[in-house]
Amino acid sequence: MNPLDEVRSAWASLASEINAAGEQQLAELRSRFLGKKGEISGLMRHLGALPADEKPTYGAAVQALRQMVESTLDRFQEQLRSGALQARLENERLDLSLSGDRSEPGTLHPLLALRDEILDLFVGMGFEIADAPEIDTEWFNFSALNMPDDHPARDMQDTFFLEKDSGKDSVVLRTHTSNYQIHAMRDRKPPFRLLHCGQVYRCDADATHAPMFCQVEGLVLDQGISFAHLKATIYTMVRALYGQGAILRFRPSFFPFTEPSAEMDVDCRSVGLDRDGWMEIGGCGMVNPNVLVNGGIDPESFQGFAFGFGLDRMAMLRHGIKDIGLLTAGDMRFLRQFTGLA
Ligand code: FA5
Repeated sequence: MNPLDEVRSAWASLASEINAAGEQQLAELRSRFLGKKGEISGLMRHLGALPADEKPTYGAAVQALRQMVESTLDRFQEQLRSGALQARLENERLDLSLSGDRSEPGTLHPLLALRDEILDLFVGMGFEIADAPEIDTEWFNFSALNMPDDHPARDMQDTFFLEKDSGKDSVVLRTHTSNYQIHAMRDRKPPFRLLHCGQVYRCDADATHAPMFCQVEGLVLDQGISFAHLKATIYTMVRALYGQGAILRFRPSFFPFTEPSAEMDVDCRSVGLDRDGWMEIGGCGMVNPNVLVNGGIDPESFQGFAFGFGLDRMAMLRHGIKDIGLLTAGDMRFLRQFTGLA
């Protein structure tokens, strides 16, 4: 074949194949035509055997072919990429403003469904449900809970201060629902079994920590209350929520407002998760006598226990959720999995 015909036929062959090529075929065409041992290098090798007067025309034709092949392959590659990106954008489109166009059935958020289940359980155990402020003073959030101003425990919970005024009682977004303990003691007379559930705030964020999360606080004051009552109460809740096989451990810990104190961890495999390890769900202990005094209660007459659980963590355990942020991201693709939970 005439060498120039070979150049034309190489171009025709590329033109016939490129239209149907995907990413993989484009890469193959690039290597077949432009690679070191590719067709264009092969065409160049004919140059030496050509008569001197044909060399310039032939060389220029192969060079032009190389440029056309390169620019055509680049153009198709770019089209493929932007097409793929477009398809991905279409596919993953999340337009919350259009939610009314879909027939989304109204349903409970997984956190609310779990909260209601926990409230029901505690009402069944004779607890009364009560409310408490999310914006509170440092005194209720820290000082009355046996944490002096310079106590390092205040650093344990990175606090959002709303009004910080040295020498005065600053206003904070509460860092835990334990502020409720003091409100409860001041508002009521023991004996009582109380439960409070609400939002708390800390400057904290990673896969298991959120800056805003929900805690469930329990407070029981009576005569003759012991750690055994506390354990029995918590076991009853954990097994009702996660099944009789759920393994819970009480790990000795420290809270200024309880003595002795413990943190509670659930064994992930025992509740059906496909991973080893423990997830911490809360803290608890016997109410410190100083706290009773700050609440206006005589520690000689009444004792009791308190506990505080992280509701978001409990929901993560229940549904195998790996990132706490998903619970509040408002992503319908995540939330749709829980439709009909209630
Ligand atoms: C407390 O907040 C204590 N008030 C609990 C308590 C109450 C102890 C009554 C004794 C008596 P802690 O900081 O460990 O403790 O938090 C309790 C639980 O809240 C944790 O076990 C965890 O489940 C959850 N939690 C803590 N920080 C976060 C966070 N940033 N995001 C989500 N959950 C959290």
